[in-house]
Amino acid sequence: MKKALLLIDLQKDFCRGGALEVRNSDEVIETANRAMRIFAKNRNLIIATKDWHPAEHKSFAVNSNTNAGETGMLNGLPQVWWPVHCVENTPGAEFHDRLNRKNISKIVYKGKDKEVDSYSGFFDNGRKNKTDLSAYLVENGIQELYVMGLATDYCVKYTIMDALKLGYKVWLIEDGCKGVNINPDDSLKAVEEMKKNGVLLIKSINLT
Ligand code: VGL
Ligand code: ZN
Repeated sequence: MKKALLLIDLQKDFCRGGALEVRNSDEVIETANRAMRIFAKNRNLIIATKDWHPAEHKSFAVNSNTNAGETGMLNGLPQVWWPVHCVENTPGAEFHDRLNRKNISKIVYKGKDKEVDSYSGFFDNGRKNKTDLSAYLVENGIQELYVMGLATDYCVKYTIMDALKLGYKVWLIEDGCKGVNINPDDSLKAVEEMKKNGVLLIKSINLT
């Protein structure tokens, strides 16, 4: 089965000092670099997603007159309100400085529509529009995905749930993910939910 590595949102705003800092997230950058070395050596594709919002995005608490960390509704969908993060073409939306970009063959941008959030690398949260990720996977004959990145309880989880629904064989690289954990066990629950839906777990040392 042809496989690809899928790196989720390894951007400055989710890392140390970033606008939506995820605890210990910098640790996964080296994991990503090691995973990329293995995939590149075996001529498997490497894809990265970027959270990429206009400054007016309504998931930002300031644009919806709410407070970051609280929850509400946005155009009929449940929404966590976030601090301003990953604004298109700003430094916070760039990859982490230590991420080795050399072998990334495709970058998928998501969250460009200010009216809807987009945690999954495949679809927006309302499932109205899709990114170019699935077309890229089909064009390249990819059937198996190895997924890691930020954050476990949001973009990693939603991407994996969609990939499973679309019929991909999906591996979660356990030590390659960190979560937001608004509630302390959110990431644990996310992994349980992914497992229930068929994700397979692997540690990065066992990647071949
Ligand atoms: C993410 C919250 C808001 C993520 C993106 O990458 O998990 N989380 N936007
Ligand atoms: Zn976002």
